[in-house]
Amino acid sequence: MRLEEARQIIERTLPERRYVHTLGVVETARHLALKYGVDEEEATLAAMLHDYAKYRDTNEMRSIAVELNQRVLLDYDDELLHAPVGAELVRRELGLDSDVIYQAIANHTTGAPGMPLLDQIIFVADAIEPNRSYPGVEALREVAEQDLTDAVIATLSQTIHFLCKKQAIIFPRTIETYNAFVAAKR
Ligand code: DGI
Ligand code: FE
Ligand code: FE
Ligand code: FE
Repeated sequence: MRLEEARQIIERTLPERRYVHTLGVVETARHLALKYGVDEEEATLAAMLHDYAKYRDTNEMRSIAVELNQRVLLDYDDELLHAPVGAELVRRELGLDSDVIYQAIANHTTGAPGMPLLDQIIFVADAIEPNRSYPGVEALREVAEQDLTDAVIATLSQTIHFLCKKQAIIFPRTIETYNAFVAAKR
């Protein structure tokens, strides 16, 4: 699948605001891919498709999570579902046959310990794309220009802070990813 074909699908599938966010993730992912030596075509395609399942029916997503042997997700926030389920639906419905893009979409919300550079780029681009505005996003954008590992850690740190402040339950993999990336720096 080419980027333009994916763009048309996403423009039809997502509401305007989420489509605009997605285009921001694509441009940021392109920039980071060139900067950190990741395949530009994979990065832009993964970015274009990363929120494909964002507005799917929650019960449909729950049942697909069970099919994927990720029943554990049912005990956590429904927001987590669209990443792994989106990866699966991109394969089933769009016929995209790429394990690396599948993984990058599946990992884009929580990250994963040891995730490859492509996944790191999508994870960070999602958080810092130009339409995002939250306290600290400017600092995150600067870190992303300096060091990708630091940007992954800083993005997780901001997410964990944000979740703690509203007393949300944190998915263990979010913490595991944070620990793994901090440990890898030592
Ligand atoms: O889909 P986006 O809004 O572009 O961004 P996303 O997929 O990175 O995150 C979606 C939501 O998931 C966001 O509101 C934060 C939330 N989230 C991320 N990690 C965790 C989490 N929510 C909980 N409860 N636990 C987590 O570990
Ligand atoms: Fe998302
Ligand atoms: Fe994210
Ligand atoms: Fe997103």
